[in-house]
Order: sequence, then structure tokens, then C-alpha cells
Amino acid sequence: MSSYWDPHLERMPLADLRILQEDRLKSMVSYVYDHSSFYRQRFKQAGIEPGDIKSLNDLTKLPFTRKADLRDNYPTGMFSLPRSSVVRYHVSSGTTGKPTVVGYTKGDIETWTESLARSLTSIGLGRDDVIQVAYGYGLFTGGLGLHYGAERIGAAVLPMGTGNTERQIELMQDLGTTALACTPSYFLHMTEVAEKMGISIQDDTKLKTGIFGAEPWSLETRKRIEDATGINAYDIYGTSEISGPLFTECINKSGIHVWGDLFLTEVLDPKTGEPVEDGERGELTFTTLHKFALPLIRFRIGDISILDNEPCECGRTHPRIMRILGRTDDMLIIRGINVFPSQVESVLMNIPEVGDHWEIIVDRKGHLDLMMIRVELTESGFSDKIGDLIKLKKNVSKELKNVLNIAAEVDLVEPGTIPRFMGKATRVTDKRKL
Ligand code: DLL
Repeated sequence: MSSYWDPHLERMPLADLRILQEDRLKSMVSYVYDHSSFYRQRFKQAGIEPGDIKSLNDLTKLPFTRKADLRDNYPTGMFSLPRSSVVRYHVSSGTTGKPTVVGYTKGDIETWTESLARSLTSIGLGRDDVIQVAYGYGLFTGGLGLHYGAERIGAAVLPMGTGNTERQIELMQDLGTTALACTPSYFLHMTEVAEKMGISIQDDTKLKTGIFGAEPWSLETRKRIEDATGINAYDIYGTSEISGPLFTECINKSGIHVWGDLFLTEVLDPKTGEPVEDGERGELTFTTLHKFALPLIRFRIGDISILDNEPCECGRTHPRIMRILGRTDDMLIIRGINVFPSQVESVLMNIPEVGDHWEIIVDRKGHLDLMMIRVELTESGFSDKIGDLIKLKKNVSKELKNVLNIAAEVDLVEPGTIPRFMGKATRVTDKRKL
């Protein structure tokens, strides 16, 4: 049985939701035109005026916004409101160039908190829960975002932040943590540390729910986590530009619910910028409908997903996006073939001898791209017998080739060899770019 935080909004008939979205889109377009010199100029360049947006069908007339726009207008050149209306900043470090700065009004923080309150309720959490937040607190949106959402639903928050893993596990036991929010890779690390401490997450803690995201993780990893620890592991998604973590799956685990009263979701062909058919994969693009310090129009996030507009069995009518398959800029092109790290993860996590940690190293010899996949084995998978290892290596290589359509060099390594991460894991080193 699903419970709702805001039953009226979450189960709103689709026709009513559309009317609400249409009203909010029109207001938002006028708002950015009036408040943001950046958008006024963009609209003028595109030959668009707010009055041209009469219905949701006109959305595609609007120009795109990209992450580069935020960087080019660093720090606050894209804000729609002056400093005096801003009550908080978050800053995302980004891998290249300048960071991006996101600002929030009091109302923006409220909207973010309500979005998470709906999402956390949809995975069965409430006032009886102790939610341990092990996302980073500070400039990263994970810690404070989850913190506010968890407090809003009346849960008790344990604001751990990242790191100090043994203490995380001790407090998890002492305070009876029932839900843990962190990156999936950090949870995998936590289970290893717990094991070394002689603690079984399943038998010696009250943990029932994982709120895992901020980085790609596969269904196979979910299965492993759930089988090993007996918890329910839910996907949580968001990016700093659209506020931070905002959306989760519901207990049905059939896609991430994107609150349609707050955002319009499009999935576009990354090359042409045209919307793809429902059910096809493409680049996620969001238009904020209720965000005022830094509203964004058709913001191309770069994440690859699939949109499902059918109402969910849980009764919520808002659209769902499928598990993130990777980023357009994460995609490796190896000898002309597109490879997503998520495909590698899916293959590896289906092989029982393979442990939870792996990395991809790409290099170029002469004109030839080479992909090496370093794979950590489990204690029991790691055999002293050379013959066994050769056989396993062949099997891993074969399985990878079947899915990737390209041969990779596989290096099987001892348990504990590959670096562990407290926050987002870095699993790809592309030496061609160094
Ligand atoms: O990672 C916000 C967040 C915090 C989400 C805590 C979930 C939990 P950024 O640092 O701006 O914000 O990074 C956003 O991380 O564009 C995706 O590429 C990736 N990402 C976030 N959640 C998921 C997920 C936060 N569930 C970028 N699956 C996004 C796959 C994810 N990738």
C-alpha cells in the first residue's frame, strides 16, 4: 500500500495536471523574461516573446539552456532575483572549468523540501524512521537536501555527512537507523567495513531502506545490495541546477517520479535536440515551473533516460523517468563504438565471482583505442589456481564483448585493490584526454 504526502497533488487527474502545468509554464516564461537579462536576450535571439507560449505544445519553441551557460555567467549572472532574495547557495564543482552556483529563495527551499517529502513518503518512510544522511553536507546538495526532506516528514535525522565509516556503523546500530541516504558506492564500502567489524547489516542493524543516488548504478547492483543486506534500495535523482536531490522511485520501483507540477520533463535526441518518441532513450531536459531565484528553461542535463507518461500503479499520475543510463558526456567512444559505463556494470554484477568494485581505463596506442577493465574479485572468487583465473577471465571478457560489441582487456585483481569512494565514485580514467 502506498502512502502519499500530498495525495491531491500526487494523484491529480492528468487533464488537471496539464492545465496546472500550462498555467505555470506561461507564468514562468513571463517571469524569466521580466527578471533575467540572460533569458530576455535568449528569447530575443530566438525571436520569441512570452505571448507566443500559449500551451504546452509551444514548449519546443523555447531556446535551450546548457550547463555551459551557467559557467559562462558565473557566479550569479543567470539569477532572476537580486542577492537580497537569496537565502542559500550551493556550488557544484564540476569536472572541467568553473563551478556552477545555484541560488535559492526561501520559497525555493520550501519547494525542494516538499518535493523530497513526497518522494520519501512514497518509499514508505515517515515519523517512525531514523534517517541517516551520509551524503556530503555543505556545498553539495545531497546532505542538506535530504536533511530538510527527512525532517519535514517527521523522521529523526542523523546528519552524519560522508566518511568516518566505522562511526557511521556504530551509530547506525546505537540509534536504530532504519533508512540510509548515501551514494550506492559508499554503501558498498560501508558493508565491507561492517563485515570487517563483525557486524551484519541484515542481522545486527535495523536498516530497511536505502536512498541511493547521485551517481549511476545498475539494476544488477541493486539486486546485489538487496540480496546481501535484506534492505530495499531505492533510486534517488536530481542535479544541483534543478535544486538537488528531488525525485525517487516509489515502492513499486518502476521508474523515478518527477513531480509534474514543479518541472516539465522532455527527453530529446542529443544530436538534433528534437523530442524522441515516448519509450525511447534520450537526453533529459527540464523546465522549472516553480523555482524563482534560478529558474531554468529547457535545461539540458546531459543524463540519458527514458520517459514514461503513463500513471504508475501506485496511483501517482506524474511522469516517470527510467533509471539513468549514463550521461551524454560519460559515453565513451571506443574505436567508434559507444560504450556506457553502466553497461559494463550491468555485465559485471551478474557474474558471481566478481566483487562490487571495478574501473575502466581507456588509452590509445598509435591510432588504436584500448579499453582495459579492472575487475575486483570476491574473496571466494579469487582463486590460487591459475587455471581457474584464466577460465574466469575468458568468461568475463566474453560476457563483456557480447554486450559492448567490442573487445576489452580484462584484468582480474585481488579484493581490496580498487579505490573506494565516500561520495561519487570515479570509475573511468580516459588517458586519451590527459
Ligand atoms: O548529485 C544531486 C543528488 C544528491 C542526487 C543526492 C541524488 C542524491 P550534482 O552533484 O549536480 O547533484 O550531480 C548531478 O549526478 O546529472 C547525474 O549525472 C548524476 N546523478 C544524480 N543522481 C543519479 C542517479 C546531485 N540516481 C548528476 N542515477 C546528474 C544516475 C545520477 N546518476
